[in-house]
This record gives sequence, structure tokens and C-alpha cells, in this order.
Amino acid sequence: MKKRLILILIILVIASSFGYAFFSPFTSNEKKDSDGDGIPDIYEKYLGLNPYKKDSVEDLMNKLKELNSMLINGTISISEYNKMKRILLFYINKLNRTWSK
Ligand SMILES: [Ca+2]
Ligand SMILES: [Ca+2]
Repeated sequence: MKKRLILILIILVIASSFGYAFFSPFTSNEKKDSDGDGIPDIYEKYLGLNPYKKDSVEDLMNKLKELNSMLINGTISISEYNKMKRILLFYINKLNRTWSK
């Protein structure tokens, strides 16, 4: 009786870890980095970068400048700007750290 309960528990744990892999937003899809520049494809698409061409810190800085002028021109909302800026700064930081190693 106890053995059966343990078996059911084990099956539940395995099933839920599979479920996690299927439904988690942080799956391989999110981490997929086609050009290997350290920025996942989904963020590149979101930021308007090319997911199949390596981007450098300079490219990201240029994107940031572009966003700044978009904000001034009113072609981007402040919340969208903040979201994109946060992602850009994160990857500028990350690439800087990778390069200085
Ligand atoms: Ca990339
Ligand atoms: Ca890229």
C-alpha cells in the first residue's frame, strides 16, 4: 500500500517536470540564439535586431539611441521604451562582461 503511494508520487513528480518543460515560458525556445551573439532570438525580434546576424555592444548602443529618439518623437510609448531599454541594458552589460574576460 505504501509502496504504491510512493510510486504514484514518483509518477506525479516526473509528470509535473514534463509539464514544466512544456509550459514554462523559459524553454529552449526562449533561449534559442541563432547567431550566437548572446541575445536570444525572441528578444532580438522584439527589439528589432537581426536574430541571424551577430550584434555587438555598439549595435545595442545604437539601438538604444534609436529608442531615445523614438521616445522624443513620440513613436514609442514610455512603458514600451522602458521595457526595451531594460532588455538592452541587460544585454549590453552581459556582452561587456563576456568581452572583458
Ligand atoms: Ca542572438
Ligand atoms: Ca543578432
